[in-house]
Amino acid sequence: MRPELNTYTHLASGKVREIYEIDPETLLLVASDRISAYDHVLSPAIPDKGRILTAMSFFWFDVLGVPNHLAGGPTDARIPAEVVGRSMVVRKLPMVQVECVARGYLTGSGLLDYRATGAVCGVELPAGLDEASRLPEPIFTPATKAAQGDHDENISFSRVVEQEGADRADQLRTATLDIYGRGAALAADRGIILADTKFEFGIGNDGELVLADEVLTPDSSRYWEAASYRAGEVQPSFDKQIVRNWLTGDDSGWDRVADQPPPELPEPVVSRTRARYIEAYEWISQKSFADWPNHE
Ligand code: PZK
Repeated sequence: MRPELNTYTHLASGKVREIYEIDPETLLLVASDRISAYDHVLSPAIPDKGRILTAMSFFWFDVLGVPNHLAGGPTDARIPAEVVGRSMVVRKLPMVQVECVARGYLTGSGLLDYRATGAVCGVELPAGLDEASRLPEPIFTPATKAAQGDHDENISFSRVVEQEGADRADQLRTATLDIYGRGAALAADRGIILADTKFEFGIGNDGELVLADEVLTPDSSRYWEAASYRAGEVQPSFDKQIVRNWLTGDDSGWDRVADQPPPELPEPVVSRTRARYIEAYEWISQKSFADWPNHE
């Protein structure tokens, strides 16, 4: 008999996820089917998105083989029936208070900082780079954890040293670039560019770094389709482009600048987006999403 979700204390909400406490040492991370775009959580949800992203995190934890926060598998007995397939049972760890971002390509806040200063997080880059340029080598671009709803703020490596100490800062940079590099290489073999990603680390009992949170999902990373990559242009998001195109196109009637709430997504946009998430999982993992556990 699986427990009811309401037997666990709700600790925190992300935009599209929730954290519960199972016991003083153990957390339940639950991914919802909600999708966000342009800083809004949209309606309706994308059926199975929470399970697809959870399947991707489990895949990456498995293939990466680095110490991680998982404390059970996807059907662990502590997972309530209604959230089986979209939950992770994890060790509660002291968390490093830095968002550990690796970038192999220049876009988003990295591109804005580069255009303003020629550097990102204090990492000097060559002149002449443009939107979506591949970087000469991946760079570590840490950020502060902003309060919920706010955007993270890029910080220099020296700020990480001040906050976490030099040894820990070096470990974070090395682990972030190593894990990103291995993930990006596997994704590239399967036709996907992992342009950048954000990792969160906890600290294990022996002081070692432990990979936490969700890992290399399209919510924590920029996924681009390699076949359509064109340097110098804003790249379509592998997963969210169908939603973005509809929201910003003439048919939605949405006036983003006037701060209107976005309209309801039409069914074809929802089903095509769901198919895109499944495609990302199946390309990357070479497994069938039909085999992933579902609520019982
Ligand atoms: C932890 N978050 C972010 C994730 C949310 C917020 N293993 C851990 N131990 C202690 N704390 C965390 C983790 C992890 N992972 C992660 N906040 C705390 C987050 C999901 C939903 F609302």
